[in-house]
Amino acid sequence: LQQKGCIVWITGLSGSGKSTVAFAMDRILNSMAKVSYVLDGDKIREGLCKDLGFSAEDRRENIRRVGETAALFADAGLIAVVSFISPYKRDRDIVRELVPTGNFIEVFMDVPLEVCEERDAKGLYKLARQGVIKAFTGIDDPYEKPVNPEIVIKAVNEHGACYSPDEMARIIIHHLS
Ligand code: GGZ
Repeated sequence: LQQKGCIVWITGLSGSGKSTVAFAMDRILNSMAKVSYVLDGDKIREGLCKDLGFSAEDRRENIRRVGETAALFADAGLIAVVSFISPYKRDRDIVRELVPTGNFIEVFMDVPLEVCEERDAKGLYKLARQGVIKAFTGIDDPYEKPVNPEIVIKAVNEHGACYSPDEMARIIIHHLS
């Protein structure tokens, strides 16, 4: 009963749906008797990375710690599902090198800033526009899109309809099998 460990690395702007897809994947994978674990920005920043802020250096250290942790999980045979903005290409590429070729699956949540800002589920974009939150990704801090991601998830399908979380999760899971 072998399961190949890997890292599914979900990158994208705040509000692009990273966490939603990650937890949908986790649920579906578990129903398929696959062992997965979600490493999500919110939880990790409350614990493992609670000493870190949002400067480029802190984001790099955040991604380094999470990447090393995910690589350990993958080595143990788990599917590590990671959802962080991870705005810098270089930081993501460093994590890619931590696991054997093919075991790092980069998923780009290709949702335009306008759509994320329109959603503004937590009101953070508004605060960023008001200057209350500084260095907010997409507003006054960079996001470097993946150049060659394994998977690109668009906000809408070819008919202009929104994907459901489960649909997005299944697109990614399909790639794993
Ligand atoms: C970006 C910020 C910021 C700034 C707080 N920039 O939508 P959220 O709230 O739940 O997700 C965002 C989360 C980003 O943390 P990550 O660890 O994923 O970022 S990184 O990969 O860049 O290290 C957002 C909230 O934290 N947040 N301030 N300035 N997002």
